[in-house]
This record gives sequence, C-alpha cells and structure tokens, in this order.
Amino acid sequence: MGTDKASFLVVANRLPVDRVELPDGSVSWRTSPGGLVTALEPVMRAHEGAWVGWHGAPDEELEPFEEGGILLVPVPLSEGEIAEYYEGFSNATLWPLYHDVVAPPEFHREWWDAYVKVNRRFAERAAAVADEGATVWVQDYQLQLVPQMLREARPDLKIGFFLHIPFPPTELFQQLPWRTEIIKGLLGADLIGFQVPGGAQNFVRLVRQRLKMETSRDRVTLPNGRVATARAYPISIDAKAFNELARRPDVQARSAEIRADLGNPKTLFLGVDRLDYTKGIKQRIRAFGELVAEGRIDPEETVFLQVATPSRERVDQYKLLRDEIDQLVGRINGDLGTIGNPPITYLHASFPREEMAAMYAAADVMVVTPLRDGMNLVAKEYVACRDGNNGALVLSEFTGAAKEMRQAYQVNPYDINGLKASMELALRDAASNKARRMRALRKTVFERDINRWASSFLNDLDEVGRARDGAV
Ligand code: ADQ
Repeated sequence: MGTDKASFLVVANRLPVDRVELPDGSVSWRTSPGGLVTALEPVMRAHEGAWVGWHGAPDEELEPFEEGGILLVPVPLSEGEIAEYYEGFSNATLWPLYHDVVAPPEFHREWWDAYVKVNRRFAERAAAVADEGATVWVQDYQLQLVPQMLREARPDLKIGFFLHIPFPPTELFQQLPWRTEIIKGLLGADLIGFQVPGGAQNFVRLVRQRLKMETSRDRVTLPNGRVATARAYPISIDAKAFNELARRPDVQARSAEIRADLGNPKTLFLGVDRLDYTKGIKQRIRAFGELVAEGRIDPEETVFLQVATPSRERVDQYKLLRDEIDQLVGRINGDLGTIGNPPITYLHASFPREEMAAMYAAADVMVVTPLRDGMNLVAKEYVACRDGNNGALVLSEFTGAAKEMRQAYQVNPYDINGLKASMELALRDAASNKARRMRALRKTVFERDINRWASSFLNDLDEVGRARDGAV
C-alpha cells in the first residue's frame, strides 16, 4: 500500500476485525464477516481504502496496520469513554430515542460531552488519513457529528453518511437537548443516507423547521450555498453468498441434524436476533405460548427455536430484558412442556454463519417482530436461504424491510391477537400460497442486494460531490 493516505475511507465505530490469539501466543486479527465489509471490500481494494474505527479494547493506542488489503486505522477509547460515549450516549440515549422510545432514553450532559470528544477524535483520524479530494463514508448513529467536523477540517473531501437505524419522527427527535448540534453534524455530509424514504423526509422536515434552511424535496441548501442531499438506500445482504451457503451439503446435513435434535417436529418456528428490546422477542414468545395454551398449536408437532446473540450486556435495559425473557421462556416451558418436549428452545449465544444458514434452512416459519427496526437483515437472510421457495416469513410492519418485503405475513407486534392469527396463518396456509409469496420475496432480495446498496450510495455521492465542485 505504498502510501499512508487513502482515497476512499470508511469511518465506523468498530473496525471490521477481531483480535485473535494464535496457538503460539502471538496476536493476529481476523476480519469479522459482516455484510458491510463484504460489500465494501472491492471498493476498498480498488481505491487503496482505509477503515477508521475502534479496535475493541479499552485504553490502548495502536498504530495503523494492514489486514486483507485494507489499511486499518485504530481510534483509541478509554474505559470511561466506552461507558459514556458508547454505552451511554449511543446506546442509552440515541438508540432508544431513535427507536420510538420503546425504552426511555436517558439524557446526561457528561455523556454528550464524551460523544462530542470521541466524534472529534474520529474526525481527526479520518482527516489525517484522507488524501486530497478523497471520498469518506461515515457510518451510523455513534458518529453523527463527524461529517461536520470533517468538513471544517477538510472542505476538499466528498463526505457521505449512512444511518443504519431509523431516523425518528420529528416530535420524538425534538426531545433531544442536543438536537440542533446533531442536525448540523449530519449536514456536514454531501449525501445523507437513510434506510427508508420516511427517515430522509423526517430529516429534511426538521432542517426546515428548526434551522429554517431552504429545502426542496431531498435537497437542503445551507447558508453558505452548499447543498446536502438526504435519500433512502435500503441496506441488504449478500443474497447469493447466503443462498450458496444454505445449499452446501454440510450445511444441509447440519440443518437436518438441528431438526432431529429438536425431536423432528412437523413445524419449526424460528426467531433470530441480537438480544435487544427493540426486536419484539417477548411479544412473539408470548404469542406462541398463548397459541399452545389455547390448543391452537400442538407442542408435540410444533416447536419454537429462539436464538439471541448477547448484546450490550453492561447497559441496564439489556440486563433487565435478558431476565424477562429467561422468565417468560421458563414459565411457558414449565407450564406447557412435557418431558423431553419443551415448546420453546432458547439459546443465548452467537453462532457462525454456517450455523445460522443451517437454522434458516431448517425453519418452516421465521418470526421477525421488531417494535421498530431500521431494516432487519435476518428477514432477508432467511429468504435468501429458502432455495425451494418454501417456508413463511412473519414480519413486523415496523421494520424497514417491510417496505420492500410486501409479500411477507405482515404483523403489528403490539397486537398480540393479530400476531397470533398471522403466526397461525403462516403455519397453516396452503403450500401454493407460501410458494407464491416466497418467490416474490426472493426476487426482491436477490435483485436488491448489498452490492447494489453500496454502489448506488457511492455513485450518488460521487455525483452530488462533483456537482458541488462545479464539475457537472
Ligand atoms: P441489528 O440491530 O444488529 O443491525 P439485523 O439487521 O437483524 O439487526 O442484523 C443482525 C445480524 O446479526 C444479522 O446478520 C444476523 O445474522 C446476525 N445475528 C443475529 N443473531 C445471531 C446469532 N445468535 N449468532 C450469530 N449471528 C447473529 C442494525 C440495525 C438494523 C439494520 C442493520 C444493518 O438495527 O435495522 O438492518 O444494522 O444496517
């Protein structure tokens, strides 16, 4: 990589690598297999790309290093900053506020101060690494001030921002004591991407109402004449790769083994989530429990497998949720199970992609019931793995994915009776109906994959950036 400057940069809270210790005791890094990394890898390679982010350990300064053709630029975070910037402001203020306040957001001035300080550090690192005229793509709610900070330091850059979580209705956003600073932070970008058109519209409306700036459809004209554009780019997955994974003989064999281990039920319901209060896990488990209790589902024939990845375990709301789900599952299994036949199998663990694909391939009904979700990739992963056009997707209308996945069995997860009815329909619907729905869903997921997401954002960024420079 001859130079320590890059012409394409991603700035995200986390670097896309995890530290691994090798048998000889030396330390190495392994790329974490997220969709974002896969999608951006070709762009990274073609442009001598760099990724700026925290490497995952507190109180540690690391020099930039190269891994898999990408220059990784670690940003240090102290123990206190992790508590205040990450667990605090990002995950206990912004996360609940942006997800319809399904948990009460906490507002603390010290958390905000840490958020500003850490955002500045990310912006400084990015400014130091970016080549003249480089493209910088800032990711997500942890770094909403970075676009403006970067713009001030480096007006030559093309700056894009993508928000992976919902942008809230203006009435909720207004609760934030630092609402003006956040909007101004985002407006530092040339292109601000959201998961759904409603998010972009909410943002533009806020700019007009609060900052009295001139707006026209998806464009905002700042007082200095610069234009920032706000548009929707629904994120997706590498559908082809998921499909191929699910078809692999070893994954198929594992899929059969999972069903056998669950007692070869006639029907397997599946839930897969990060353990988060936005995901509606309690609602779906309660609905399933009631269906069993009322005799509408026979637990001898039908079982529910729920897997939840441990997440944000030091944030209070997440500890509480974990206990509540443990209790709920325990109560249902205690009341309704028989020896060797618990209606619900619950695993609090993270699994490799192969295992996820095997579970998706095994499941007859996938239940995705968030109370609010920016997109929800699990719904798309399930569909990508249903090679035989069988299976059914129950999907909350409050996910970004619901906007594209119209043929899912859509539900309002707050309406437990409605949810029960839809779960039952997904179980009993005619095979021909399920196949028709699944075919349509698969078409959408394969056409609009992660590569299309990345290239449409980056093409638009290029275009709005060139328009700014007066080149078009
Ligand atoms: P998340 O809230 O994390 O993402 P989601 O989009 O569903 O939600 O992605 C979860 C990912 O984690 C999926 O790829 C899934 O396979 C994986 N996963 C879940 N449980 C797992 C387990 N037990 N073991 C291993 N892997 C597991 C945020 C937003 C979403 C948005 C994405 C991408 O909240 O709305 O879709 O970013 O923008």
